[in-house]
Amino acid sequence: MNEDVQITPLQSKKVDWAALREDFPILHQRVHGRPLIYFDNAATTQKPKQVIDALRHYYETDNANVHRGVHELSNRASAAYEASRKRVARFINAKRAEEIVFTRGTTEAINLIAQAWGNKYVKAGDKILLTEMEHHSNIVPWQLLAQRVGAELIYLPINVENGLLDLNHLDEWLTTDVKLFAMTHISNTLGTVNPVMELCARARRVGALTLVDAAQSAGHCRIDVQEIGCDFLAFSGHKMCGPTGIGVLYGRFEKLEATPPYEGGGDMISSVDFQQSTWNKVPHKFEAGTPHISGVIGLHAAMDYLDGIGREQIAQHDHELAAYAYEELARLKNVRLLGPHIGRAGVVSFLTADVHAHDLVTVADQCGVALRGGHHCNQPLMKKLGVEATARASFYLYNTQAEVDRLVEVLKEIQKFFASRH
Ligand code: C6P
Repeated sequence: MNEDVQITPLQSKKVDWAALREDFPILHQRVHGRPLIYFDNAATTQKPKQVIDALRHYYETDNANVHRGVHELSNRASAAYEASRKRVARFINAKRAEEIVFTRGTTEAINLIAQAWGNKYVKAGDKILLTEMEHHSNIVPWQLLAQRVGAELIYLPINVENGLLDLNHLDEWLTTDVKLFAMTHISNTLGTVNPVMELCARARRVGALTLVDAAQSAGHCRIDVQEIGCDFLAFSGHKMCGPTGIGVLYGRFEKLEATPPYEGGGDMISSVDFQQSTWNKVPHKFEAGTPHISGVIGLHAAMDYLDGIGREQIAQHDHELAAYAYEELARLKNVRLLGPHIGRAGVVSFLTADVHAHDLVTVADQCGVALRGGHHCNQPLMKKLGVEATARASFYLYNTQAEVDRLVEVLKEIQKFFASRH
């Protein structure tokens, strides 16, 4: 390749981050009398006007059920629904649109595989490999499967000091009796970015399938399922500027073809008789009943919005804010920061010795700062870290360095307030 013509998008494109805030009407309000600072983006992100307008347009002009009617509105709704599927395929570089299944979110996508694929292919004595930093959504479905079929769950350890997976010992865990390795791409508590491409390649060598939980990454960085080399990948629309109740399961076409249906109902069948039925083609086989049509259309608008900015730019913005927050918080007394020191995604979890995470988050809310406190659906990880709860600030494209400064100021005030009561 000619080095002279290698211009990365980051160099070629400047984003006006402040102007983007104007796309998010919800940000322009006061909470408890203070300007809202929304740092709970790992839980759900805010929605730009472009997504809200797409939902309004759909309900005002095209609303009808999909794949059923022969009337104009149904044809329009069906075309928009299938156009979004193609858009998702492009968004994650899937080989074909049929590899995209719409689900309610990451949780349902993982449950679909754990039930439909797992029931058929995982047998007593087989192992499912997870990591110690998984969200409950990527633990409990596998526990249910393991209980059903008599399989065993094993966990790749993390290094408590830096929040990274212990890859030196991966071969000890990734043995030939592992049927599937399910891993998070970005940890919602630690901000760790896992090397999913390497993990999938290593799993392939022992014949294990792979599932990537991209709940925290799909809207925050470039995702290329062919490059990652995973068999399945799951994400949620609401964590990437899209509506709630819509998500995506990506599956390699041949793996989806070989997986039995998940739920029965309308649209997932080819024919139904009194005693038995035959199934529709992939991906419709996995989409029983009337789907979340408006959600799918809103997701399309969200993907267009994010790619209009550039996901590499968003990733860099997240990383810069998180690195700045980490540095500033580390200067405070009695603050313990969790997770990697460098290279973290836009998530910073911390604890203060003098104030419980729940109290801290409650008082921060009174100052207009929305954080999350608790175990973040990561109870096994909390156990490993030896903590009950953390406070968490998670960032997105509309957050600013000035907001991080305000967070630090608020934390100092909170610490002073609690110290004065002792
Ligand atoms: N984490 C958080 O505040 P759903 O609920 O299906 O959209 O996403 C579940 C999920 C799966 N994996 C990861 C890594 C996640 O972070 C989440 C959701 C939220 O951290 C709610 S607990």
